[in-house]
Amino acid sequence: MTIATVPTEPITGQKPGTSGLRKKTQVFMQRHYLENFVQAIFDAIGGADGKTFVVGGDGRYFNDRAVQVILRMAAANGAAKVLVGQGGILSTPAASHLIRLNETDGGIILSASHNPGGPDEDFGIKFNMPNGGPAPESVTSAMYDAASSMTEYRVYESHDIDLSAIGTHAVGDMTVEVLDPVADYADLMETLFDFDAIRAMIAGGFRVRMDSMCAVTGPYGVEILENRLGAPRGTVVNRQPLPDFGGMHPDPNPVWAKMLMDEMWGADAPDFGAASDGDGDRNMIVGPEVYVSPSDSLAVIAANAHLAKGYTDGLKGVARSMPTSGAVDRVAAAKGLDCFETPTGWKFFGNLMDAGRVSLCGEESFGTGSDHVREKDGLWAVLMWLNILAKRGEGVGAVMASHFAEYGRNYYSRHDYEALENAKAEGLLSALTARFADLPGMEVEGMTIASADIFKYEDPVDGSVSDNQGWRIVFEDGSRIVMRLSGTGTTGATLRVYLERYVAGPDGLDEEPQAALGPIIRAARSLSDMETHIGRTEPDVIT
Ligand code: G16
Repeated sequence: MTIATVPTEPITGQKPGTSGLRKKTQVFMQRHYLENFVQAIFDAIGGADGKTFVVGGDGRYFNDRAVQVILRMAAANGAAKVLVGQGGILSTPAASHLIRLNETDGGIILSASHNPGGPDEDFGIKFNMPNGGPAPESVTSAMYDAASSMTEYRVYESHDIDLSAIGTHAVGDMTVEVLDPVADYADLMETLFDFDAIRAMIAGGFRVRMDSMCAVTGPYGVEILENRLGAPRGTVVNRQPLPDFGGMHPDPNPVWAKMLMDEMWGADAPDFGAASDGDGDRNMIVGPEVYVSPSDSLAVIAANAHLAKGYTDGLKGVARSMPTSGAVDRVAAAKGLDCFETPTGWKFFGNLMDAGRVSLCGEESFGTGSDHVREKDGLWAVLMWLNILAKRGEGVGAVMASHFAEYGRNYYSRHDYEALENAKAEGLLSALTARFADLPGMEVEGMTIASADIFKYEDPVDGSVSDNQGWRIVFEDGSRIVMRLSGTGTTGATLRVYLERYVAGPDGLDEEPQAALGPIIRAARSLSDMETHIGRTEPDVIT
């Protein structure tokens, strides 16, 4: 076995987005593409010499090949050891946990999250830091700089490592340890939640449905829900991770998790339903004919987390991304907790958690999690909900109704306009920016605009500043419109329009969200002159 130093050239577009580098799989499969970026990761973190990393992915098409390349490149760059999930599989939260548990120097996670997988779909790669969290902007910028001036990469010329069984191997001087991807994560969940109470609830006839969408959480769901909590076999559906997710779009929302939604709205629906995404960090929670929006889920968890044994002392503080509804803010205010508003991207929560300022974070994009790892965590949210329901002895609908009665309701929806021409989407936002100075005081749809600005974040821990993190229009009654371009898509631009309206109650807590948000939706379309800029006013996906 020898180390080859392979001459290469920079490849344009290797700029990490909201969560690592995501491109079409075919792009990643181009000659040198993956290798250049992996070398850029090692260069950006000061080299791999003597370091230990965690490596794994969500099992999508090309995962198996990419893991082998990373192992050979880690060895050639002097890494001492790599911990890799059996079969090259690790959910994102499980990878984050392994990084922390083993005090490694970070990890490389292969996933394009909720995006579909397959040779003609999406692939992705990201680096997580020694704290287990996604690399911050300073590090992803360094990766981009390294990739932009790449002239060579180092790779071991060796056979593939057998990752099909647990065991230890060597690539040159580097040790490769193949681990059970599920065991340590499942053990961690047992320390946080009251498994006895959940087990008793299930034994008493409470029926759970978990849709793993043929993605990575299948084995995790089976081990935790069926093997450890006693749910009947078959509780976890679409449980076999497949390279193309069985053709499913593993995005746990009412549109893409339609099979689950149909079951939860059907006759004899289970008592609780949940779905997760490609790499297991997202979640959707549903009850019989009750959809819990991610923003509301975060608020309910903030209000009830003390019922779970890992959180009995209460929360240190909470954080949400700026476009996420203010439902959690109301719980934080009632409980006297600090509440932080960050840009979109889990990486912005890391500093707050490391500094002990928050222990619960969440985003409207179906992400919730705590400081048990440094990623959002789909199954964690499912178990938190089951723990809350078991301890309260109530169903999802009853919990939501009493939450709204106590705190009021933040009606909320996100409208996505996908595959837009980049220039048109950017044109809409720059034209909107040009109007911002004139908007305060203007009346639209019977509401008066209080302020209009572009969200800028200054990290309270390290002082770093992130600009242009969302266009906000706030009305005098607190209703909001937020717009931004997605940083995770791979085809053109996706315009996200976030809509929110607060109703204090006791009346008006039971409206259909799109109807309740009607004036805000119309205001968003007219204020942004949507029809003129992008030629349409109907979104592709409503969540
Ligand atoms: C990623 C980030 C999240 C973010 C989401 C949507 O999630 O980790 O923090 O909210 O993308 O981002 P955007 O609106 O820019 O598309 P995931 O699950 O895709 O890794």
